[in-house]
Amino acid sequence: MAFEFERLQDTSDSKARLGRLHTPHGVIQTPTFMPVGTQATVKTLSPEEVKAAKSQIILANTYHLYLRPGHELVKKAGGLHQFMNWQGPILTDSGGFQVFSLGALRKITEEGVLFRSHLDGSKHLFTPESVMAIENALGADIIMAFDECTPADADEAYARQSMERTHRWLKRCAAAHENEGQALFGIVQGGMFPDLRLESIHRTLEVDLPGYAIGGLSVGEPNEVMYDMLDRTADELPKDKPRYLMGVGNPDNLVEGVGYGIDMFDCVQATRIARHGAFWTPFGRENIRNAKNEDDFSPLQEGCQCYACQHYSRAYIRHLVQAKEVFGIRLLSVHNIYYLNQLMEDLREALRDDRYQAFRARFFDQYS
Ligand code: PRF
Ligand code: ZN
Repeated sequence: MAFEFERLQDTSDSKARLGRLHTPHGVIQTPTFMPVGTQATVKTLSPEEVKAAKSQIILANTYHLYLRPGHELVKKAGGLHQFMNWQGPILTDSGGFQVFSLGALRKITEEGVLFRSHLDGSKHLFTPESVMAIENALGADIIMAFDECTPADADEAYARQSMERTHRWLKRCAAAHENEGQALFGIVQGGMFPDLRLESIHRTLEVDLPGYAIGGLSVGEPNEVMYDMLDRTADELPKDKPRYLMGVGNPDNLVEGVGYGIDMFDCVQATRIARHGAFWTPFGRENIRNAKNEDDFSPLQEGCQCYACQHYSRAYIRHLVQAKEVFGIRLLSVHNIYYLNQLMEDLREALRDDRYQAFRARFFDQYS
């Protein structure tokens, strides 16, 4: 079977699990982090660089690729893997987040979402059926169901209505999904209401799928609220299926999320903060523009094995960023992606030795 999740090991001191996800384009060690390549490119990096930064799988966006260059063109190119020359696993998000971020530009009905393109204002309709057709054409290994990402400030009545619609849409997605080679994941919603989230999980599980995701978190609520939701609900998802926490997160969110039993994460932060001159180390987030880096000839992170840290100093990267040279952003992106992938590798190592809590304590001791 092309797609399979192997749960290798549980932990005695947390809900964390170690696993292996088999896809048509290779095996992924879990827990894992997925860099985001919204427009079929992880911003500023070549696939070789993304892979060298220890990435196992990347994410791309249905919404963006549908609008430009169009899923038919990607299909004509031989699919996303061929089009962008990334031979590893790919996951496509459904647009259930992007379309809802458009605010005034969209209208939700039972049929789907009518929206205006952020590019040229043209009108489009996404339905569960049309999104499945687009994701089938793009050809990713894992495709996400079309959902509504409930806003963090939704009241209970709206969160329920939106959650129930997401389930009706999931059934339509499952019925419309035509490519057996692609694994369809369902998405749990329910706003910031634990009972709704539990109900959402049970309804989502009515559709038997190879994996399940938690959506609608990290949408502006405090970290503590997100952790509370995860603590109360994540472990209700099937133990023998991968669990994906969508759009999360920062290094601290990854360490905590793994403890609640999450296997997959994605976030744009690694490349986004790089464009602002920022990077992570075990001590937290820093900015290369800081004057203290002006004549600092040490690497971004002592001991880091990434391409940027192996060859370049803080002083040089600071110079590039100050001079607005793209290479500076590229080096920070390489480091940030490597940092998150290495963090996940270190976490997996800790899970193997059944010392999650010790790892977590040490991480937060240093990280601020
Ligand atoms: N749904 C989808 N994609 C998403 C989210 C969601 O709720 C989130 C929320 N953090 C990020 N990406 N389809
Ligand atoms: Zn580095």
